Amino acid sequence: MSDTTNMRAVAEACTNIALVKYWGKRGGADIDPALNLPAVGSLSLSLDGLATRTEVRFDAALAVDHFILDGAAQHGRPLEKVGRFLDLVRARAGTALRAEVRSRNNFPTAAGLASSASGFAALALAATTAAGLHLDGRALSQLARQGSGSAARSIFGGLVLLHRGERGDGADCYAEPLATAWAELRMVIGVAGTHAKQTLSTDGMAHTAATSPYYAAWLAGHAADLDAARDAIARRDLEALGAVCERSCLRMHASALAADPGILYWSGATIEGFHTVRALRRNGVSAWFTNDAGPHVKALCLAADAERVAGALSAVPGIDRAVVCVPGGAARLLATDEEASMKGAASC
Ligand code: 2P0
Repeated sequence: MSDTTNMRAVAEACTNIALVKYWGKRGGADIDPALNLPAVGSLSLSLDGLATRTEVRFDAALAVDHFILDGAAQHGRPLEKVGRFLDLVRARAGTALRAEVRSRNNFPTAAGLASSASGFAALALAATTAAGLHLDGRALSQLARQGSGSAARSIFGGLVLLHRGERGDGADCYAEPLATAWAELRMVIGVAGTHAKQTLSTDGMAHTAATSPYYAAWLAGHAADLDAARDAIARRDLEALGAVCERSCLRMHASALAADPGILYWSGATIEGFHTVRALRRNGVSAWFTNDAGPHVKALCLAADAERVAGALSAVPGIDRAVVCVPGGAARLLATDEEASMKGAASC
């Protein structure tokens, strides 16, 4: 039996919110679906304070993998996804050992706050380290992508670009941080309920691609949005970035809404939140909304306006509270003395 005393690691990763959205996967006879290659690139902001902390321990005494999320043992689809991801790590490391994965989010899981992004980023770093592998950021992002597309972006801090790439083997599909540091950016999250979402993103993307007449238009317009966002960031032009952010969100949802049957992630509070953000703009506050596969409203703005935006969003009926998030850092390993603080309120 091999010695597994040191085959453990703890990592933490922030979630991220896409300013230019990922929705849809690359298909085709030459593409292995397990690579989880996106049909479009994407661009995100990693967020401090919305984090997943994950411990991975390979143990020769385990007959199967275990996945404990927020204190509860997981079964079915979540356990299978983690097990398949660990298989990728085992294959690279040349081990057959099973693992125990303990993970904790400090925000509601599967409620449209991108827990899979921080989750698979933290798992990629913790599992590879525990298995004795030392991957660089690019390779980690490619591995994390196989768990969840958005997780590739959570390997890095700040503004992050996930390249779509062209190759069928995924070698040119990876995330990288943008050179522009923009510390004054804020993302205000209006939390509209904590219920688990109806349609998982993966299923929603597949259904949209298979049935929406607007999916082709979504794909056709995407590269221009990505270019416009990168240009706006290079100039630190919030108005231009915000405009792309809103239209990418609305176009993503338009493609999903037009699926058959249509996929509707919004509640009434979501739409009221959108109107509230636009009303703020009419009153001179530069705030721009976005939203993902759930009801929460997110608003991009600058630090000077963040409290005003949070106040306006939290006053919307159905929005329980608003959280101001600052740009977060890269996924990182935790030293042993930091692990003692492993409780709900993880922060990057
Ligand atoms: C994004 N979303 O760019 C988009 C916008 C949700 C809406 O990436 O199938 O959990 O695991 O690769 O990463 C959420 O989808 O999907 C997502 P999979 P993932 O943030």
